[in-house]
Amino acid sequence: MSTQEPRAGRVAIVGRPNVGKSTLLNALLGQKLAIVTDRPGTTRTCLLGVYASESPPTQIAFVDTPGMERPRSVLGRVLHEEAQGSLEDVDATLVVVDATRRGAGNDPIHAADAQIVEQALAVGKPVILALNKVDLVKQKPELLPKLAAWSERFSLAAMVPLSALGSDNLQPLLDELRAHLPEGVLYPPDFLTDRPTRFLAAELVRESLMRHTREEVPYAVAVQIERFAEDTKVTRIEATVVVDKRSHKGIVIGAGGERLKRIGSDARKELEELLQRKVFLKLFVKVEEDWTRDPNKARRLTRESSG
Ligand SMILES: Nc1nc2c(ncn2[C@@H]2O[C@H](COP(=O)(O)OP(=O)(O)O)[C@@H](O)[C@H]2O)c(=O)[nH]1
Ligand SMILES: [Mg+2]
Repeated sequence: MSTQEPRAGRVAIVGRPNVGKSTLLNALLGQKLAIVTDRPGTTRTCLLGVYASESPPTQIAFVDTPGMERPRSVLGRVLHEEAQGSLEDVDATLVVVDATRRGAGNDPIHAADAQIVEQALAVGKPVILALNKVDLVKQKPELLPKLAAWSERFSLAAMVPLSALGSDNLQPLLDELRAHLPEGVLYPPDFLTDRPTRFLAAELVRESLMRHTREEVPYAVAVQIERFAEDTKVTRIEATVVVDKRSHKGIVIGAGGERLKRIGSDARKELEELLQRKVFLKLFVKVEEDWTRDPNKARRLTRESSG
């Protein structure tokens, strides 16, 4: 048996909103790091998650990004800046597309996906395409014209059909990525993320909130951790939910505080899973008028506050 050289590098995960980038990151890491909902625009900051394997020795620093759709709002613009920045300084780019989606006029390639691949290729690093959600494609041969169209139109380093949700066909993707990384080691063993636990905790509260509220409310929500104290037996967490309209406060709290209670209890379960210990969680709700429309506030509340 020949020993293989260690390889390590950075890979940005980009793609349109809702194609499954965050789900794929979690599946690759075998751990929930990024929050996931069925709504576009869930991921707000670039999130580093390091995949590590011993044989062959590999470290892949994945950077999950907010979706790269053309932004329509101030908050959207702030998220777009964040995604664009992540493309610099990578060894390879992983573009994720939804294998079930087609473009206009039955084009097997959606124009918005094509644009993202072009942007990624312009960086000059290898681009690997993940065709995600193949679990939803009942007739697998339907994927063939799609794969043919992609390889005809772009010079991609590789294409991998997979299911992030079903953790299906992930190893071929990891093998392709490894092949494009430089030799070396970048992180200490067991290094998972650059984000403090407080940040992950705030994200889990936001995920629960997004899942329990409807329509426009979730996009106008930020979460700040006020207290994070590790006692001998429990971790005590206090968090403030920041909404941008007075009317949203009532929606989040719900009649008799019922909704906030459910948001808190779901978030607590996720937090206990993440921290592997008992958690007491206390939630507060605060109105900060129009924070999603003010670029400075939007930057502060999406990038820093949760940490
Ligand atoms: N059926 C199916 N759904 C998926 C798959 N990957 C992601 N999803 C769903 O797609 C939605 C968006 O996922 P998310 O990871 O938040 O997408 P992102 O916006 O690109 O980060 C969620 O409801 C996921 O459960 C997959 O492989 N198959
Ligand atoms: Mg995401």
